[in-house]
Amino acid sequence: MNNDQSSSSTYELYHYFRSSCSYRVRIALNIKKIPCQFHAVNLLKNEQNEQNEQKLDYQKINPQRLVPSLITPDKKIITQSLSIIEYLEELYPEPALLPQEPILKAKVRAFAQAIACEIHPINNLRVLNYLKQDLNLKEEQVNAWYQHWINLTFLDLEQIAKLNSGRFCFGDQPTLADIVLVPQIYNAHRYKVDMSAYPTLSQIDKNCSELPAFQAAHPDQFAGS
Ligand SMILES: N[C@@H](CCC(=O)N[C@@H](CS)C(=O)NCC(=O)O)C(=O)O
Repeated sequence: MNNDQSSSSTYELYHYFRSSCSYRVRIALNIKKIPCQFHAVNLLKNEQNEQNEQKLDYQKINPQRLVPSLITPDKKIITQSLSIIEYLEELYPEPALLPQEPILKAKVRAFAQAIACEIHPINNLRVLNYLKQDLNLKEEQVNAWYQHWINLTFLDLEQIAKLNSGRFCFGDQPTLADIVLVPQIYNAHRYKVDMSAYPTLSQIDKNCSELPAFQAAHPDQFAGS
C-alpha cells in the first residue's frame, strides 16, 4: 500500500486508479472542488486483503476490504462510493449532483444504481477471481461473463438516456448518473464491449470527457501511483 503522503486536515481517499468505484468518488470530489489526498491500495497486489502490521492495515480502515474509503478531516471513515458521494453532496450542495425535484432525483439515483447494484457487483475483481481460480473458467469465458452483464443493463440505460439526456444523462448538468456511467464505460472499453449499440451513452461519455473534473479523475492520471 502506498501511503506516502502525510496525513493532514483535508480529506483522504483510499483508492485504486482503475477501480471504477474510486473513479466515481474522484469525479465527485473534482466537481465540488474538494481538496483531497490520495492513497493507493493496489488491488492487483491484493493490498485490500493484506494484514501487515508494518504497513497501514487496510482492513482496519474498511473491514469490507474494498475501495474506496474516504477519511474526513475529523478522521471519520466512510465506505461505499455512493454513500461517500451523497455525504459530500449534503455537506457541499453546490454544484448539485442530484436534481432538486424528488421524481428527477429518484430517476438519477435509479440510473446510478442500475450500474452500481446490477452490473458492478457481479463484475468485481473478487467475482472474476472466483470464476477463474475456483470455477476454472477460461479467460474468454470470464470476458464473456463481464461483457454479458454490461450489455444487459446498458441496453436499458441507452433507452433511458435517449429519453432524458441533454449533454449529460439527465439534462445539461452532470449528475450522479454521469459520475457512475463514465467509469463503467471505461471498464466496458477495457473488456472490449462493442459500444456501437449505445450511441447516446457514448456521446454522454464524450461530453463528460471534455470537463476538467472528469479529466482529472481519469485512471490515467493515477497510473503507477
Ligand atoms: N459497492 C462498493 C463496491 C466497492 C468495490 O467493490 N470496489 C472494488 C474496486 S471497484 C474493489 O475494491 N474490489 C476488490 C476486490 O474485489 O477484492 C462501492 O460502491 O464502493
